[in-house]
Amino acid sequence: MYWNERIETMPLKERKTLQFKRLKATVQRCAKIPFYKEKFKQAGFKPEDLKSLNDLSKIPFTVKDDLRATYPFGMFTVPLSKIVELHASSGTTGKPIVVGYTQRDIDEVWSEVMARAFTMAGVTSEDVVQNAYGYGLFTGGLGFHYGAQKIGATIVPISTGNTKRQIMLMQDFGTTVLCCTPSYSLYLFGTMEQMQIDRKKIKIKTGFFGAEPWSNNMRSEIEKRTGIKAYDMYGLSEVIGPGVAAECSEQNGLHVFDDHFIPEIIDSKTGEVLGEGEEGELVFTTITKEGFPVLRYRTKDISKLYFEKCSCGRTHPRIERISGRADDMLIVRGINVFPSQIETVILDIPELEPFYQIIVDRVNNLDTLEIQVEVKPEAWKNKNSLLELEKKLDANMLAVLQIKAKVQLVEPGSLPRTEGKAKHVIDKRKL
Ligand code: DLL
Repeated sequence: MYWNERIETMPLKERKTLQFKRLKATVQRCAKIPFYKEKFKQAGFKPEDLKSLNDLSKIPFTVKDDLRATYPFGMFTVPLSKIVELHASSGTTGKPIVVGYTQRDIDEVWSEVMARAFTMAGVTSEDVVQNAYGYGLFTGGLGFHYGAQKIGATIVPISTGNTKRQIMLMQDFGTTVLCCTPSYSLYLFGTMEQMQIDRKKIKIKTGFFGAEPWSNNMRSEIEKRTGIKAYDMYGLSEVIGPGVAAECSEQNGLHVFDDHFIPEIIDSKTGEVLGEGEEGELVFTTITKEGFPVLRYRTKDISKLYFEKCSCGRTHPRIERISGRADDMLIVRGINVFPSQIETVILDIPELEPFYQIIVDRVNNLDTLEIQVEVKPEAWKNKNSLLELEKKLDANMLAVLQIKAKVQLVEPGSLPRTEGKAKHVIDKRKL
């Protein structure tokens, strides 16, 4: 089943022509804003240098730090009056990464690719889609929402959490499709088992899981324990949100909607473009977005790229399931967390030492985040003020990370010291 058969099955050559036309237009638009003007100048690149699609590699990369430096709207290529929606995700320091959409970006790009992704997995207007991704500044909730509405499915915008309520509505509304993080799906079904809910009362047959790394083993586990077919969905706020790439029923890689986003795989160290099937960092160039186009955006996500036509009939290239990150970003309950953010919060409080440990674990299929920090000896002596100090750290962490961490103040000198690089993160999750 196709949503947009002409585009999804377009011969590669024809698609390349389309991509080049769109790329040129995007680059010309970007060249008008100060950020890209400066970037192009530094790299000695001119829009006229783009003579064919092969010249894509002449365009300089864009990185997360660029988004931070231009916070909040410095990378938008339209006036704010044309932007109808903003989203934000964690940056490496206190300030978030902000992205903006025009109405056309939402209608013709985001909703379109999400509609294709749903249709690819057999979802239709007959389905009831329970969307347990977070609504708000996080891109997951609204991204799935727009796609489900576009195909005419019945959307249940329940957002995250409230597990018992999720289970109640699932039964009462006859939910057939579930959208949430892979770890939450296991938690949800685990809770259902504990509540001794008869599986026959739950009609869910399809799940769209993403926003955090998961493995093929985890997929088998989910499918075995829940009896639903689990599809991988990939995306990132900077490119569009969910819907950059998604699995078809073959479940042999994720199709990249490359009439909107051109994928490349590069060597993370040298920046060199790698060939088909080679492992490296994913890079995307958006070629249809109006509000916030990105040129050669380095995702830090590790994958491989394949151009061979899929047995489903689609000619969209495929990326392999994301196997890791080229930086230290952690994803905890679907939220991006950088150890550097945690460090900044700690160092902002004068009573604390720069000795800390971040412990991530998965208990009952839910991620936990614990932060242990040493207190300065003078402050440690004043036991009465420790509770206040812990409360302050807790509140500051929540404000920056947007998720609750368990913070614990510990005695000076009690955390392990290393001679070489400090090992701040202990990730006990086995993905
Ligand atoms: O998490 C977009 C999304 C929402 C995708 C819902 C799928 C479902 P960000 O918050 O900007 O956007 O985080 C993007 O999450 O660079 C990856 O490291 C990671 N990620 C997203 N999907 C997957 C996936 C959303 N399927 C970052 N597998 C990305 C592995 C994923 N990692």
